[in-house]
Amino acid sequence: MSTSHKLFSEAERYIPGGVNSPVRAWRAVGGHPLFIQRGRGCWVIDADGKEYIDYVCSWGPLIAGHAHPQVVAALEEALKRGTSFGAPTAKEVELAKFIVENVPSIQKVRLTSSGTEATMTALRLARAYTGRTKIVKFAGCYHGHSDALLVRAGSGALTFSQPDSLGVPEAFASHTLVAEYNDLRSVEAYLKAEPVAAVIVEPVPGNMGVVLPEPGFLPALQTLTRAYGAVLICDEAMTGFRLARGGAQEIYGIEPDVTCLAKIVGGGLPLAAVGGRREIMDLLAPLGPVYQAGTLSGNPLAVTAGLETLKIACHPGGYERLQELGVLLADGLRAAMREVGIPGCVNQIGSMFTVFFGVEEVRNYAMATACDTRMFARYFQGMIERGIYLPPSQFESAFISLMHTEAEIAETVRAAKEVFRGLRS
Ligand code: KE4
Repeated sequence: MSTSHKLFSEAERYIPGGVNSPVRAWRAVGGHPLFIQRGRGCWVIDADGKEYIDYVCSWGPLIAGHAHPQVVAALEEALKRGTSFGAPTAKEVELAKFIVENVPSIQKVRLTSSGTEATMTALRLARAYTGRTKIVKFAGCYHGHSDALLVRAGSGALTFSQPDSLGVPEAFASHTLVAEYNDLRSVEAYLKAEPVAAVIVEPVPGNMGVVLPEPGFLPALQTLTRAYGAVLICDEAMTGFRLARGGAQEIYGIEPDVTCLAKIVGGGLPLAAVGGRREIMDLLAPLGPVYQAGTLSGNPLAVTAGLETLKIACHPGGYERLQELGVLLADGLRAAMREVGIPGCVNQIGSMFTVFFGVEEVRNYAMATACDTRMFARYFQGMIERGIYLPPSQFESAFISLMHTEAEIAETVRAAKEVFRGLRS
């Protein structure tokens, strides 16, 4: 029995499902999760010392790879000064300024400790700003696990076919209306029917697997929300500083009223952010009447890791490099699927990608949920056996870091081709 297996058996005695976040449990792909003892660049090493090329990257934060020397050195320095003060620090101002200077739609920003807190706060702000109650989200999009957003959610909720969580009172869920991503009419139908406080969207969803916006969808969504006085919230927890300095909103030319950031802005430590138009953000306590708080919000260590990671990610040429590696990998996987005769598609943008099986294309939730998740599980297990560590769920994005090179991409494509041959039998 492997050390990971032994550890998992023990973990199950003390932790529900043996994990502290459901998607880590490998329930959708079978077997037991690897326990990771350390990371190094684009590699992770499991409890038995086996090395894997890592495409989970802690579910997005590690765009600079594991234990980047610049991040580690900055953290070592910060640690010597203490871990938390519950008081303002200069570094928080530096990070807030960096975010405001790089994301034009963000005029002011509040730091939180998780993406869930950021999106929960964004909804509260939108309801306060508009005086309205209803919100619109998209099927398959995941925005963390606050009650109002655990409706037709993606990521782990979709993975375990629990898009609507038990324990969320119908009274809460009833204020959440669910539209279809890439279907503007499904949004307009709601906005026409009743006053809506906010439309929240993953501009490029990663939580039903990667799905790309149809041309014009996002700008038209912005026009629509403005016409009906609804706040447009872009949840860029995953895409923020991942796809570009200015995130997906820079690529697709939109200016949301409120933006949520997470993952990369914390560099692998617990930190997220909600930011946007000054007149909305200034509603937040202690300035305004919308309460929001957090003991460890803007934690000095998390801010340090976030700032160093952002500096590395925003280094000139970084995003072009990630796009180059993303195209190289996606093209290699597509060629291998074609050569072996495996039905499926690869959705990729920048350093985000997902391989779907049994479908020709995935442009929305219905197409994503029609894919062959059993074949995905066999693909996942085959790649693990060959030292490639992918997200253990069809309904997730995989990530490339700046530490990946052409060598790891070539090894990944080679391994995938072997696995695809096995899938055909
Ligand atoms: P956290 O509360 O997990 O920090 O962030 C929630 C969240 C919000 N918005 C988007 C677009 C997100 O993707 C997430 C979290 N993503 C999942 C996986 N896609 C995190 C992994 C997990 O749940 O363990």
